[in-house]
Amino acid sequence: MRFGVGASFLKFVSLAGVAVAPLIAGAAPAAADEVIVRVEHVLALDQVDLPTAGQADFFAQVTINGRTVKSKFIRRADEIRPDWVMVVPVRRHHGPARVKLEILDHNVLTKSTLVDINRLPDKRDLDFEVDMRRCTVTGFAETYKCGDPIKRAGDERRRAQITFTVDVRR
Ligand SMILES: [Ca+2]
Repeated sequence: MRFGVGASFLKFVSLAGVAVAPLIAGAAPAAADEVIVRVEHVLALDQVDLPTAGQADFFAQVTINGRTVKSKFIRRADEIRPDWVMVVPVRRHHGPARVKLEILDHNVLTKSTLVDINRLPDKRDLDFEVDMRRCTVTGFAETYKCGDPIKRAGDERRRAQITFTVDVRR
């Protein structure tokens, strides 16, 4: 019996090992770079926190290759200068990092609300690419360098303006 369990467990491990080996290699500290998104300012442009008619409870999420980093949220403030520093490891030699940046309104009883920070219709979050070598940010109308303040705003219901910077650690 014990042998049977052990054998199937070993089989599972070896199958899983094949599947996740590249990810594990990429996550090793020696081979990982980091993308750093720093959220400096968020300003509600309408009533973001509609159900309770209070002020927004903003937090931010940064996702790269399926890995999401969340900030803490700041209670009841329609304008914040949080200085959230969000660090996401990325695999080296993976080409440009494709980043998704979201601002949400934290709700206690219901799912958090995605706040519109993108002026494109039916698009609420921001997608951009970071060139890890040149330290440039593309995907907007203009190309930014690391450290440049990037300001964006949505124009649909529950919208905000955000100012953030991007940096790279290699
Ligand atoms: Ca939009």
